[in-house]
Amino acid sequence: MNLTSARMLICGGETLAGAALAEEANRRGLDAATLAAADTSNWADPDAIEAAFAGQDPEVVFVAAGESGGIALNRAHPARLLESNLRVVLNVLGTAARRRVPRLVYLASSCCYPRDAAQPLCVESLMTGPFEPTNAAYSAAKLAGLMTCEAVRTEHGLAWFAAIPATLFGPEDHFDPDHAHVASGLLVRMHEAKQRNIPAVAVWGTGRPRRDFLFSRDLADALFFLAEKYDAAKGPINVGPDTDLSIAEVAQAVKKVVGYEGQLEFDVSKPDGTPLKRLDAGPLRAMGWQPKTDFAAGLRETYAAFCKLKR
Ligand code: GFB
Repeated sequence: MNLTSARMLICGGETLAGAALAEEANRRGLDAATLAAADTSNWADPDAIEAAFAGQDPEVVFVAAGESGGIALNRAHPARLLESNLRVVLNVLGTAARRRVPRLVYLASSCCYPRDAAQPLCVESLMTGPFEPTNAAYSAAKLAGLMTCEAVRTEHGLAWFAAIPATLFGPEDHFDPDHAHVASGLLVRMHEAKQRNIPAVAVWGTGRPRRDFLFSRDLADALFFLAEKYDAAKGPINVGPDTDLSIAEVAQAVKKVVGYEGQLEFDVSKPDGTPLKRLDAGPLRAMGWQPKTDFAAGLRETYAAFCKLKR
């Protein structure tokens, strides 16, 4: 599909991924409209969603909508996260299916994989075991979205698929230390500790878990690449960097970028979550795509955006 002439709708313009998609579409001069949670009462207003679809009459829809966050948010608000993301599945994907939108890319999540799946995570492992308990509710909702793409493709022959991203970080983050994922969460807390001369910052858990990270601009580039070239009949596809870091390494990298000189202390009263999450990036590599931004460079750009926000 050639995106340069396609009418596009980005659902979830307020999310980290949605904002990165909107900025990339703007950079490319594409005909992209965005729809945010606030425009639709957090995806609970099907009429508002229908009106947005009717207004843009999209040929391509990117679904980056639905509340999401790190381990603390998932433990505190499993029901809220489940409801928000199920509404997206029913009301956003439902509207797109009724309108027979020919191309839809749904943003799933690496937590859709079973906690103990073989690593690196391959799509064949989906639904072969239980979720990580700290985010099981959210994972179930995201898996419902992934399965909706499979079902709509089977029933209606539409070229829909789910993209499964690694943990995201980037300048468009919300930087809420209690709700963010690890990179942004640590970045905010070390920045504040540096500003207030606090001698130590707690890193949650043991520091031993490992994660792969994807810079938000690279995600957007990958999603446009896939929307143009991917054969949806192959089903869901991972979007990851093919490298992983321990949380201890992430904390050291954040410490260096922020210039924080205090101590890092591991607070083992906080959960580790999944021991290891690294996506098999082979299928996307085989198509000729790879990320352009390494973790440290992405972190520097993210911190610069955060500092600008704080001024
Ligand atoms: O990124 P994160 O919050 O979520 O945590 P998950 C990753 C690891 O970093 C966990 C540790 O072991 C955390 O305990 N960690 C250390 C911290 N310090 C911090 C901190 O200051 N903030 C945060 N947030 N973590 C998420 C799911 O799991 O993965 C989401 O909760 C989503 O739903 C996402 O699926 C992809 O990586 O454990």
